[in-house]
Amino acid sequence: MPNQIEKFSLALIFLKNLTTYMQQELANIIDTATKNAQAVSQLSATHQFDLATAYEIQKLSISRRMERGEQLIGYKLGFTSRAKMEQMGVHEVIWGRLTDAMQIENGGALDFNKFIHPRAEPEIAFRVNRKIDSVIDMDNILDYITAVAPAIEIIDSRYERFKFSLEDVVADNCSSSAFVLGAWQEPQTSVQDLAITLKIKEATKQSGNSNAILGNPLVALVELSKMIVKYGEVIEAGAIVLAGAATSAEYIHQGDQVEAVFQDLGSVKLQVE
Ligand code: OOG
Ligand code: MG
Repeated sequence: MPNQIEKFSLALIFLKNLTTYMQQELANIIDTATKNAQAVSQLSATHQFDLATAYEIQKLSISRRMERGEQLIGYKLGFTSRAKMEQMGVHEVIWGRLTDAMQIENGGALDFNKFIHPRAEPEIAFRVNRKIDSVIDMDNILDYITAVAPAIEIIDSRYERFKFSLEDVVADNCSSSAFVLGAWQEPQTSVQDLAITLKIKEATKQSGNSNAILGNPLVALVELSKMIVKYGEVIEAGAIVLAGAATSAEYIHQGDQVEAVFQDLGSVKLQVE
């Protein structure tokens, strides 16, 4: 017969396993919703979980994509601008993972049918120069990047009506679904105080300034380093980092040509088909 202490530890093991099982189940729900382009209810409507667990669920759902052959090629930040925080009602900087299957070539096509309710937002991308496995700061920040590029991110929340809590959106890989990069520019190219416009069918839908991203988009890399260190992740040399949108996101539809134009950085576009 197990004694009290043994019973207690057995109960703890059982609870922990149940939790891991539950996390995997929730990761599967997100992964299936993504694959089938079928929205689901917010996970937080039926399960209570904290932010650390949300990041675990994100990791598990990306692992499923990687088991199907996708490669991890970078990271994205979310809610690095007030415009985005206010649009979505989430006020904390978050991070997600980018895989090769999410990348569309500049000027390429986005297959609308593979998405639920996609939105486009203008972003700035960095290519990482060397492994980041500790917290970095703004001193020597340029040593950590080899290039900068204009970008468009396509976000597609797997949740009905694009509504979520902080934990929901983190578990859903921060709505990441696709991205396009423009031509890479020299790392010294200033990313501060750049005018940005997002155009759909040549009409300007959003305009903003790169300083809306944490005061300086390079700060996003510093913030990412803090978060990945906390969650035991390492950024490899060559990784792409999306700094987060400077403006609100815009819904896109079949037939749209979507273009983001950046002062000094150039432009980037995609076609919705
Ligand atoms: C979450 C992702 C936010 C950004 O650039 O701020 C994000 C969402 O808005 O669905 O990618
Ligand atoms: Mg974004």
